[in-house]
Amino acid sequence: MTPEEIREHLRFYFITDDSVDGFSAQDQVRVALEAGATLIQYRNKSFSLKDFEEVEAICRLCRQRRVPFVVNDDVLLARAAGADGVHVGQDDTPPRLARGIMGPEAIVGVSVSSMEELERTDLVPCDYIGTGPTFSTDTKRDAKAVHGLSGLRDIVNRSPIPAVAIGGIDPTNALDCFAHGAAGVAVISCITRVEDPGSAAAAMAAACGITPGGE
Ligand code: 3NM
Repeated sequence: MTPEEIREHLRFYFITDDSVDGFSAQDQVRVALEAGATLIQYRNKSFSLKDFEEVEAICRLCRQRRVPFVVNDDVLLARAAGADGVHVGQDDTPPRLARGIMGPEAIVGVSVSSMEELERTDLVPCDYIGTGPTFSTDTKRDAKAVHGLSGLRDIVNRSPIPAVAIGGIDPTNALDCFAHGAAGVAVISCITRVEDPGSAAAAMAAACGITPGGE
């Protein structure tokens, strides 16, 4: 994929929720893909081997839709499941090692929560940064300090690679993130923890400028 193609895929970035009852990651992904999500990340902080088949199934769903699929943190799981890439945090596998394991064609993303982290992160092996929390969030317990839209803009302006905003984003504030330079918005709870996930995902797609049934 070219950098421009990757950038386009960052637009509506859905991340699976590992702490919602009765709504499996696979079903979450189905809903997000149906609405037009452009990239899917599997995030499961309590992954165990019994989950592997589900990861493979999600990978197949994404492939059918030609939507890239990345795995959070776990580079070996990403490889084993045949994912298109990996997203690593500051305390995970270093991006250079992730790139080495995943290969030159893979998508590699890294979390950057502040200007200081941006300065000290090796961005050369990365295709994009995930930056947040843009707004307050209950989904990530150890989230760093909220940096708001102005913090988002500062990081976007300084980053040599595209930035995806994350944290507390929903259909009502996604446009602000784009207006402050984000290439995409990454969301969890505005789709997984609402009464009608299908409508929420459709609203999110609309906020991202994705037309129903469009490519
Ligand atoms: N990372 P929601 S915030 C996974 O700031 C994650 O790096 C964050 O979930 C960061 O869309 C976050 O429900 C949670 O707020 C995003």
